[in-house]
Amino acid sequence: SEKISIEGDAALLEKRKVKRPSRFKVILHNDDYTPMDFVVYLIMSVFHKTEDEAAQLMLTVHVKGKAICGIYPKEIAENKVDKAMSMAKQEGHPLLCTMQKE
Ligand code: NFA
Repeated sequence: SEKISIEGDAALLEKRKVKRPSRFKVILHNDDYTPMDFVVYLIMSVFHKTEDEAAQLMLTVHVKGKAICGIYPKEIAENKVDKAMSMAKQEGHPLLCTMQKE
């Protein structure tokens, strides 16, 4: 009769790695032309921040050159980048929004 060892026999074991989904930082970049009030409105619309939070974040971008607006799963980060970029393009502003794997 057959006797099968599970734990003991490495040749019979398949490695099936379970990976956590990667997360992505969504980054807003400063420029010299996009109006501050538009950036605040955009941050409120895309990242669901309050007006005070959005104003604070806009100023961080303005002073430091960039800031992380949020960290999300890939598809959600992509959608936020697309929404931010299309809102800026629609109004003719050069605002840049990017994502970066955490
Ligand atoms: N630097 C822009 C200005 O002085 C404001 C701005 C903030 C633009 C954050 C882009 C991002 N009008």
